Amino acid sequence: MSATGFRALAGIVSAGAILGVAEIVAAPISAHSAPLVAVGDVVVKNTPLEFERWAIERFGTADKLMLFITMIAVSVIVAAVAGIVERRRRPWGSGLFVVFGIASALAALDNSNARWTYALPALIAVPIGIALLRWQLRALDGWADEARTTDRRIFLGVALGVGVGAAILGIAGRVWGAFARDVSDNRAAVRLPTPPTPVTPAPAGADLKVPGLASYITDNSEFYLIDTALVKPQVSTDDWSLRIHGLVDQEITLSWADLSARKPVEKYITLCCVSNPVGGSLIGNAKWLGYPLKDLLEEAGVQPGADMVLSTSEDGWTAGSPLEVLLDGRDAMLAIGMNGEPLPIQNGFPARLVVPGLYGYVSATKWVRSLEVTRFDRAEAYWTKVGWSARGPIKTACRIDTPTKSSRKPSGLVAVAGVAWAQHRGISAVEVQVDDGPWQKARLADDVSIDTWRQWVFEWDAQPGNHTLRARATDGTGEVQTAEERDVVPDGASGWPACRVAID
Ligand SMILES: Nc1nc2c(c(=O)[nH]1)N[C@H]1C(S)=C(S)[C@@H](COP(=O)(O)O)O[C@H]1N2
Ligand SMILES: [Mo]
Repeated sequence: MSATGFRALAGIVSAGAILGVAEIVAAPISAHSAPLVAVGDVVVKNTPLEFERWAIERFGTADKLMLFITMIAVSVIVAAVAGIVERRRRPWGSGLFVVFGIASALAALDNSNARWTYALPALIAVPIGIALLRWQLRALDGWADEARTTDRRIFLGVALGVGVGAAILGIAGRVWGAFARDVSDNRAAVRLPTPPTPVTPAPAGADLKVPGLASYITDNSEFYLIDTALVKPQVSTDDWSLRIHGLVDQEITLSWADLSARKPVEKYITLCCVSNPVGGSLIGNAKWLGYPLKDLLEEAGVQPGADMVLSTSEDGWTAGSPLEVLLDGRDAMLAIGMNGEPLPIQNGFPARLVVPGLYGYVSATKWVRSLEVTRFDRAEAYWTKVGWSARGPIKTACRIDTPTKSSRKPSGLVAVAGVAWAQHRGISAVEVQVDDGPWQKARLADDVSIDTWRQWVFEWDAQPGNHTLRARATDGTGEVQTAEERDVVPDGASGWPACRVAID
């Protein structure tokens, strides 16, 4: 290896030590104080809409993993450069580390929950990394011009050792932090209240049981997951509270214990993401247990002039929901239970919002901590700031679950089946079109509520050849799902789902 190679290696080893030490220091402070997470948080928050969409399309929910991999790759390159340009008199490499340290300390302090200690991981780790870099380069400079093999071997050994040590330290820090903060035990101890009027169980006829068709109720383990959290917030019921403030007569703060004095409700509600493309899977249906938002807002006393509730999560994410939707009597709730269990941590434990008829980005705040009664002309929520629509009513839509795209089937009867949804308007019909033929009525599953999706099936007498199937839904107001193809930005995809099949 050349002298430059050794210098680059020294830089990388030093950067590895910085990241490793920082993770350990971060463990008792906050996962968000570690440089990789802190910088990642800032990147996530400032990602332009177009790039965000590209990343979700390419990587789906692996977008966060891709972000970490990219950050580590960039760190390696910058660290190699730092090693190469470091000089005893002109410590450019150390300078790069200092810049990195200040940037990641500032990134950590940018967190909505930051205390001054959030700066510590970067501030403690960077000087250690710089000392390590300078020590290594002194050792390298000390070599004679000709190769001194033993020295090089020793250097490589030490570098390898420090590198591996840093990685172990970093992983240990992450694991320690995750263990220390984990609220699984707290969640397991939660006893959910029994609602005065439990929801009528969905009738057997709500599930058509067609192979390949999504079941009426989505298992918690299969429920889609969308959020900006690089590390899922861990909020115990002891630490949780909800502050209701802003344009209210009397600000109130509810603790977990305060909730038990109130009347819970239980409802089936289908939740859906605005980023769900036509035919996509970012939608699920669950039985939610919670407290009507209307009751809570009325307890605080909403003042005239307000038209929005800005909800904020533990991790500083925000959603802006139209006030009238929360007060019009629909089952908008502060949910604490999902399919008979406390909310899974990743779905917002201990409490989140669920509002029938609105996309998640304008309503479904997980790990919710504050409701501010305000106005659309005063407040802007997380996704609206980067170009998504301020209001997000759910569009009438449907999906073909089976047959799957580009499948082959023998001729004869083929069950074409899927789900259709138009939350809070309900579904009154689904039609299927084969090639350019007439639209034919599909059979609908039993109706459960206008707030959930509805299964449908169409018995198709399939003839040999290549065919295109299309589907369209009609909502409870008689409005037919639009054929106009639109992308998910700014307020949800539209267009009829289609599926090509080959019949033998
Ligand atoms: N705290 C927080 N809550 C959030 C989000 C988020 O990024 N952070 N994403 C929202 C979006 S865009 C959707 S679609 C739903 C998804 O809820 P789920 O992950 O439980 O399916 O959560 C909403 N609540
Ligand atoms: Mo979403």
